[in-house]
Amino acid sequence: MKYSCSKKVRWFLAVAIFAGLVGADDGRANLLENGSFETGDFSGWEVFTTENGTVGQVGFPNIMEFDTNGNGKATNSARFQVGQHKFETAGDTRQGGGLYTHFTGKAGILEISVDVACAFSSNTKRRNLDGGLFELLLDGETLNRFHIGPIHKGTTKRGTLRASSPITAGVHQIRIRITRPFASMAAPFQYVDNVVVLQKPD
Ligand SMILES: [Ca+2]
Ligand SMILES: [Ca+2]
Repeated sequence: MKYSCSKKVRWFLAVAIFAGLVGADDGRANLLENGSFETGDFSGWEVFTTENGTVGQVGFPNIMEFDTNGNGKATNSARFQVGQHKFETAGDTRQGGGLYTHFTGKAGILEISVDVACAFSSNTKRRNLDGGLFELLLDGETLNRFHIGPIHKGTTKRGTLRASSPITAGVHQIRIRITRPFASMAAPFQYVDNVVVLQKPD
């Protein structure tokens, strides 16, 4: 799985954010509105939870400044603290939630990228056994995933979910699902930023 940014991509991303554009370096526009949460809220997005999942305690999810893509600059990012709503050791233990949105595309190929990160701080625990599984879904189909796995306190792990996929003309759904097989209380934070959906040029 490819989840690291090349230097060139990071540089272009930094310039795009600086310019307030957040699209492609070649001028293509992001098909999503508020894909980088720079409105400071969840405008354009819907939050969801899985069957026995939570996206965090009271006040979650929220928008926080965080350097999700690791370029040294913190920007508004969506923050979650996912896990099981009610602790279960049997069945589908991986629970949580995330966010989704719809966009209109034309027939062709989509190029999608999403920056994700996980940070863990704790006064009592040395590490957490699972920072979360991030999944990128297009119309309900998982195109890519990035598993944080165990994370030590005081550390941050980052990744970029990338995918390309053919689409038909019309309305489609992008979803980012984050799950953990444990309770959400005192869990690591998960961050999402720079959800970019581009139409590949003909
Ligand atoms: Ca942002
Ligand atoms: Ca950043």
